[in-house]
Amino acid sequence: MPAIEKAEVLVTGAGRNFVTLRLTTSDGVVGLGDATLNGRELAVASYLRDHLVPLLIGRDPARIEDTWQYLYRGAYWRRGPVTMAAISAVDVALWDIKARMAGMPLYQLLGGASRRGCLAYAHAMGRNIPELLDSIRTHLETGYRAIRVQCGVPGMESTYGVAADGANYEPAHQGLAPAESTWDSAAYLRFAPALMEAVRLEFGPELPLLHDVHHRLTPREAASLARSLEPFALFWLEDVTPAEDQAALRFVRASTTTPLAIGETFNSLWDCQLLLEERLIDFIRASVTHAGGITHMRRILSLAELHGVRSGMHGATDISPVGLAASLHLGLAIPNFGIQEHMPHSPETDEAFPHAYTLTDGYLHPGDAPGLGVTIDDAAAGRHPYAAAYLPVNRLADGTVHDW
Ligand code: GCO
Ligand code: MG
Repeated sequence: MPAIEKAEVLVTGAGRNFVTLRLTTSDGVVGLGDATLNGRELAVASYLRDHLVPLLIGRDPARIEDTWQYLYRGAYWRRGPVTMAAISAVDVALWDIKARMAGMPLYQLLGGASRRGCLAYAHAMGRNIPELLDSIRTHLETGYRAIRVQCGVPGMESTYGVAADGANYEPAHQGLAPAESTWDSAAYLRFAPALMEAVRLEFGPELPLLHDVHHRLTPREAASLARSLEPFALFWLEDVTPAEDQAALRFVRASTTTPLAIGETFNSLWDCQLLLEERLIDFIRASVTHAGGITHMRRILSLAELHGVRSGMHGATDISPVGLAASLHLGLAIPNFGIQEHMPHSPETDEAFPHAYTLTDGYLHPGDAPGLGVTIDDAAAGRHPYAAAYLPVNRLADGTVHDW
């Protein structure tokens, strides 16, 4: 019986910070898992190094389900983003190993392809409406067929999803403490319908449009926003209220027909259960990297399927190429795929993580290399050390801390 012989926790700052678990078996098969938790990377690295690696050495790499249960139930202190990101990385690395041993791309082990590719959505942004319209045009020219739109709000210095200097948007900023931003829900609510109207006027009714509120509204505000956007027929409206208060979406759901998506910060089936069973959302945003790997995401997506909810897996740049590849294999295979978020990684990231997945005509495909189809180039990854970086903290005009 082959055994897990080596377990390495690799931390790199290639393009941004990433944590990767690399498992090697006694017969030399290597598997990778993404353990990146934006702004808390080293906590997951320590959880892996100090608590999981010693348990993995000598285990049978074929026993994926048993290893998942052992690490999850065996810890007693269950769930939480740090624990679940660490378990996800182990799980994905074991699926990578199993598929490499089978000589197949992972999606074949998951049941085979259910579609030609995974429809991707791109991030368009602008500090004002004309800049945003240009950004949408550029993304359409690159072949994307669905676009998330985020725009600066008049009267606010900065907002979520828009780079202040017009450069590429990265949510985390280097430094030893988070940057701070100021938020004004009323100004945002006044502006959002005008924004969507301008986009529809320019691009017509057919383009799938998405928008992310990033957890900033109360249920009443969220319901009012979702109703005001109904004429613009969004593909989805994301994270309208803070993610831990799932019951808040009952009121929003009952007030509007705008499709709702939430869940990028969820890390278990139990975070999704109420929303799925009560059919309060249309798309579940949980990701392989943060919600327990392939093994646990399959359960989440099966429960979603039962309740008519489709996938919309998180795919910001803090999901590494390893995590994105895992999402694509799963997304290609499941029956209830909805859409895949895609925020291209920087050239430094792509160089450190050579990968087989491709983007063609707005569709992502995981490729047909055995396993996940991603490797790590140690030399390229090693050229960029980890540097502390944090997501911003948000405050209201009077200084009160608000959801970012
Ligand atoms: C998204 C997300 C991201 C998050 C980021 C936090 O919809 O892609 O909201 O932009 O803010 O992943 O780490
Ligand atoms: Mg989001």
